Amino acid sequence: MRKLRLFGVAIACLLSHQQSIMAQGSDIKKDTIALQHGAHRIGNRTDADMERWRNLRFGQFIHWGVYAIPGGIWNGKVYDGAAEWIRSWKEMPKDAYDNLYKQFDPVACDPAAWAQQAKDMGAKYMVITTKHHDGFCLWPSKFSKYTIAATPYKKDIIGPMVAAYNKAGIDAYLYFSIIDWNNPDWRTSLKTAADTAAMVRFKVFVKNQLKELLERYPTVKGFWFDGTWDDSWKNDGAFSDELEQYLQKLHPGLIIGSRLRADEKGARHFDSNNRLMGDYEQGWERKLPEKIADVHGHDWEGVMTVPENQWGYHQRWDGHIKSSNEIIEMLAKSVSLSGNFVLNFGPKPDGTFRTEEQQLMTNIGSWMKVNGEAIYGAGYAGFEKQDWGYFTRKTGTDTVYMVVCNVPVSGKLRVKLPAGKVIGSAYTLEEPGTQLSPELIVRNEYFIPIAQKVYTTPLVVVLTLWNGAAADHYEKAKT
Ligand code: LM5
Repeated sequence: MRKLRLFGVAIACLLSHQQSIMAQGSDIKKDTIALQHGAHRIGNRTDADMERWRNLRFGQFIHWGVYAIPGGIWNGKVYDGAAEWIRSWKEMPKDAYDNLYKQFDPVACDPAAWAQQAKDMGAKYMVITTKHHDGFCLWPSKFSKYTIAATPYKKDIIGPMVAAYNKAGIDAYLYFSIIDWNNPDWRTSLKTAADTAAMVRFKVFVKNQLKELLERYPTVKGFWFDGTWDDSWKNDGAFSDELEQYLQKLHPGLIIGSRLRADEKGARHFDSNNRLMGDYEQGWERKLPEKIADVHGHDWEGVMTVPENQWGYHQRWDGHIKSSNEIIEMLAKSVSLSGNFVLNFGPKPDGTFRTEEQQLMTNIGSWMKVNGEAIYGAGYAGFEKQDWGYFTRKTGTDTVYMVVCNVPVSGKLRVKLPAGKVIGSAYTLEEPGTQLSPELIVRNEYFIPIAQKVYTTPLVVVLTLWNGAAADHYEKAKT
């Protein structure tokens, strides 16, 4: 009897394992390669910390460091790469760059004002650079001399930022690059025994700094790792695996994206069996998935710049600059594909934001104040995509949002419902008191007429779905 019961439990486990794979939308297939340092979980995390992250949906990225001082210009020449990469430009003398910290003095930096501005934009989390590829630390790390403590400003930046954002109800995440142009032990590849020894020391340094950050800033919710693509890192999957487990043991619930990890065969983000490593897919940088199949049921996050590719402050923004409507559309698209969207800002060396960024935050914020319920706690709606924009659905409910980015000249929005559902009510978030009158066009397909006027921001229509069948007098043509 006992044996039978155990057998039953085993079968139930197997079934639920299969279901979780199916829920991911991926094929049921066996892992063909035995891995020690591959994915340790199949399917998304289900704990409260991850559920919280999943519902935040909109974040603010901050790239700030000594690269803000040249702001993409050195000796009158304009660097057309990303401003935070200027040290790697042939026109930039390394020695000059490595002495910029002596001028870093952001006297106008007001963490409470930053947090308020992010809150007004509608951001529910923020990610801030503690250390970018140049190695400059925005906290007074005891493991490096190249930190904020050595600048005229002297004071810690990270602590007051985390505190101010938390006070405004915004979760804080720490960006940390594994690249470190300032540390003599950092290597891209290991060619000699001396390289190997240096990288061993470097990894101890990385581990020390990360432990230090968690101890200093215990309210942070996760790390945002970067610069993990070099051979020296990706060929030591065991270390990335042990580091991830070490950090999550130090700080239970900590969220770490897929970018940190490699497996023992050097596969990154996805292990050699194509299983996602880490807590969410972190490969969406300056691009977004097109359709739900692209994300394979995984939690994911997209990070986006306002110009084509500038993260740190650049004095001269060239090329196309995204408008608030384009950003809102990207946010809605991300949510419609069950992902988070993080918009980047690059503050000036004095600690203030350029006017374009301030204006953008204000514009996004006014839209979010009216329409935020289509974003927060929402995800993929399960509806057929329509040309006017994006459907989102308040997770686990029958409330569906239509974020209308392209208003049809007909003034009518096509909606195709899944079988067994009818529209119970329809109204816009800008005028929730006025019911719209959906028109049934064929079985399960409706037109929602909206006011014919000039729309200057995306319109959100809320649909409440009821169970039922639409009138059945439509007959398919025989052909
Ligand atoms: C590497 C080389 C050229 C363009 C882009 C990249 C990859 N991205 C980065 O190095 C950093 N990741 C972004 C989040 C930002 O921090 C960028 O500098």
